[in-house]
Amino acid sequence: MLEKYTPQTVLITGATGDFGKAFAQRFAELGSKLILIGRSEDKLKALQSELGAQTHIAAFDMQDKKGMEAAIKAIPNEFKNIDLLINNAGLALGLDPAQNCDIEDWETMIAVNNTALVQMTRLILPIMTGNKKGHIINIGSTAGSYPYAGGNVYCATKAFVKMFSLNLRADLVGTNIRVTNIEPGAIQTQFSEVRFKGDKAKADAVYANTNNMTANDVAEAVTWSACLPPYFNVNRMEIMPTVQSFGPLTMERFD
Ligand code: 8X3
Repeated sequence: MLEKYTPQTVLITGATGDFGKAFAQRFAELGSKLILIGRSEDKLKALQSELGAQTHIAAFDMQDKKGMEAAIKAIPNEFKNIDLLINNAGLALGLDPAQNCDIEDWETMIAVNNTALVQMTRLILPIMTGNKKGHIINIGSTAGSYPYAGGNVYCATKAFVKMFSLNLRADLVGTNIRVTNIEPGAIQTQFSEVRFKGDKAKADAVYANTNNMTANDVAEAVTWSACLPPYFNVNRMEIMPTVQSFGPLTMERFD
């Protein structure tokens, strides 16, 4: 039997989203201390009281670099020794062809999915190198490996997350810090409602009449990776519902 590891202090970005909540619940059950980051203080407080774990909350927008720096600086001493960072905050906006997309949607996806993720990682790395232990789990996506029509910048941001994760591994060899990119496919969450900007009917159609995976399933992959003994690193884990698969390459035909 493997000797399991229990992360002592887990920082979760996007903590009030479906994935974030599921991760927080799992690590609370394991007895980890939690730092929960999200935009809404009210939602963070509600989650905090639901969890019954030792939690520290920090409300700021991931696009606010100064807010992020201040919040990390202000983490109380008893939460400072973060040994698991889950870079979970991220979003897709729109599913239009590139030539019709809103440039601000593209900028927001790059800002949250990539810029904020590298900023947070850079802020937390010195804690982990100082302690000579730690684990960074990035929430990537199958979208980072397989293109699909309308995925344009969302897919590209997740390809960035995959490559950044692998490159962190390259740099962190010898530091005892693990890096994992968890790459879920379609999961039934608020993801599509955000992508379709509140159009619930369109979002519901994505998950209709099929057998979906949920945030709890992704939490299973995250906790399994995190609780492996520290010598055991999962580089990438790609997961998708059995009902999801690959489409053919397309070919333009002329009349
Ligand atoms: C979400 C997966 O397939 O909707 O990251 O792009 S998919």
